[in-house]
Amino acid sequence: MPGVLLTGFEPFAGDATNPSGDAVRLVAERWGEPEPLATAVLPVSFDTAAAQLRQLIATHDPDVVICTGLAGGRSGISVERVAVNLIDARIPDNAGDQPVDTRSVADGPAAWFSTLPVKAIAAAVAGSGIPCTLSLSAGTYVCNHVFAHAVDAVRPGARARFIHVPWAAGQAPHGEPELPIDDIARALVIAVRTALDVHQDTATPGGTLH
Ligand code: PCA
Repeated sequence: MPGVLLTGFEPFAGDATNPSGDAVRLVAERWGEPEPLATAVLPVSFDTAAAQLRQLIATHDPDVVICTGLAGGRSGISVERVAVNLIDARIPDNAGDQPVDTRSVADGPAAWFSTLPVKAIAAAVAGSGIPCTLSLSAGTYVCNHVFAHAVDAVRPGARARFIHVPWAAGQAPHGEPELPIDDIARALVIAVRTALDVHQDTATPGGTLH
């Protein structure tokens, strides 16, 4: 039976909450699928988040790893296609570190593609009525860093990817787009189910012109 590791993040940048961590806690409470699910809420710290994620992967040896984080200002769920091997922190992390122009994985390649079926996942989430698109940049902050470590750390044959979520309803700064936290949690369950069930991504066009 394939196992799943699903992570979110603690609040950062002075926010009171982080919908990614809240949604992951909801998924853990409601999980009814047969596959074993391990969950964690990671600190927003370059060093600690990557170390904890690598420890979780070593402990649970998951077949599917899905890490999630907040992308405030985006209007829907975004399935990240690429992790770049670049840290350029615009703000300090929760430990006060602000590394600039360094690599996430010292001896790693310039970038990694998600190893999960991103188009099938985006289509399944959008098909359930929750706005969801593909994204070509997970940024250069802690989320992208954790994505890079996830793809680098899983054993051969295991698959990893990153999903950014928008603000949860009632928590968004004035005028920012938001989704109900239940929809965010539901989207993560659909993403996990699709990742487990689909091994060959759909070949439909999904790129951007610019
Ligand atoms: N979002 C930040 C870090 C933690 C989070 O939830 C990011 O996108 O890098």
